[in-house]
Amino acid sequence: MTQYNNYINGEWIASPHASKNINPSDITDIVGEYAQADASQVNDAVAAAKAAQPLWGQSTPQQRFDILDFVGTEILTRKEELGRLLSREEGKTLSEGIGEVTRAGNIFKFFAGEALRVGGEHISSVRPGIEIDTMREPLGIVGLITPWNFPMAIPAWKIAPALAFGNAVLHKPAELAPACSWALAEIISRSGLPKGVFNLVMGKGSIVGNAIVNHRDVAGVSFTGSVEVGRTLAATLAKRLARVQLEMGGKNPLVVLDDTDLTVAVNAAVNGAFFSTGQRCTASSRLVVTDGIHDRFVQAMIERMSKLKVDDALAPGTDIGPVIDEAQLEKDLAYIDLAKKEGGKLVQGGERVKRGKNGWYLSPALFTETTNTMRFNCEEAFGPLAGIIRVKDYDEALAVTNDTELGLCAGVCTTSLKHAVHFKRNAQAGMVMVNLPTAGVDYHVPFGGRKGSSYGTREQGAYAKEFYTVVKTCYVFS
Ligand code: UN1
Repeated sequence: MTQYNNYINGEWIASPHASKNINPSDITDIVGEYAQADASQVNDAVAAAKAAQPLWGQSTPQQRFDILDFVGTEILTRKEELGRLLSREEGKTLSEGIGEVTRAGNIFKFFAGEALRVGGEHISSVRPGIEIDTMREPLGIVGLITPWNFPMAIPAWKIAPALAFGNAVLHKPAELAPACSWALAEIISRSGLPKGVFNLVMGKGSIVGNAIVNHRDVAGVSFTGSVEVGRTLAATLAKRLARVQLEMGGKNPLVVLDDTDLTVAVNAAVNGAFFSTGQRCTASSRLVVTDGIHDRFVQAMIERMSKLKVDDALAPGTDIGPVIDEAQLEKDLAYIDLAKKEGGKLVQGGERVKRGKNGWYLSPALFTETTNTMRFNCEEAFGPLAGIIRVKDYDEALAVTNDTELGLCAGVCTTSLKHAVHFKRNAQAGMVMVNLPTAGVDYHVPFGGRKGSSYGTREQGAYAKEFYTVVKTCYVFS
């Protein structure tokens, strides 16, 4: 079986241990064995980053552009092959996998351009003879810790801006899906980036993640993952006053109003709740539906869901791939049981299903008769599960939308301009969607949430520089 190593100081380095990366569509298929770094290898990577960062921080915008553009071009050229790898290790369908790889390629291209657009301001002083300039400098060494559910796009949207703004990187991908990050590192290793600027350290959060977060030379950590881990990480980093950026959970509402176009609403709900097997922090897991359309909406959802094909991520025609692993499948099933105990009515799916291959298959589950206070509607399951919350009118729908500890994305399906605009203004979320699923975002605009969903500055788009740079204000008297 092929062994994949860490990338430290421009070299491929084995670790004392390795872990098997298993295809969730067919658990007899092992994608490869991936090195599991220990704390001393993290220290080596930090030392390499520390030696390399000052020179990289002084590289020209053109050098950074060329390197990021090279990476973006290669990702896009190989999107079918890399998309297949992604779907094989993570379980989203091949079209979703290729779509995600395309997004990653475009992100590198976007940040290649951003490297050319790093500027500052010239501001007149309040005192005579003095000129003031602000400029942006790299933050330094950054730790980038990414989840398994977007194994290519999330590493891309952290690594690309980190490099574009002159930082050195330690990247730790999720233990469950390191193959895409390894492929990305392999491309970066041929991009002309000086050794030590980018380091891949794979392995466990408790070892590698911990060592990164606690290393005094790491100036900032950008993390996407669970709320619990995020909270601990923020506390640790705050103690040594390091910068932190967290993208965590969601319990995203999709409001369906009486006046909606039913086809639009069903498309948005099915995509938002169940595509990518519901394993997105942006998933539409709370479907908030007004009285007048409730029964028709439920009926249309059941009809549409009964036609969804749950199967091997790589098989043609699959709509929903498997759940990532056994533990996640058990968690999903436990939430299904919980919803039943809390009084929800399972109207479609929610069963473990057998396919030709031995994988972690679950049919998407839809519950009716749920309320917003049920644990099922408060906690993120991270699976293909959704609960319908029946409300009497728009005002109640908005109240339910905002009655949550999370606030990543909120959506509304309506043909009313008045409601759409009111919702856009009053939904307490980092992102608002009208007549669209809550999941599925553009690559060139800010991404992030409010309340318990996100912490720190926004990721992506022109806002990404807020995390990856520090501002210097210079006064000159002449
Ligand atoms: C999307 O919905 O297009 O982990 C992106 C997640 C998010 C990314 C969602 N950070 O699911």
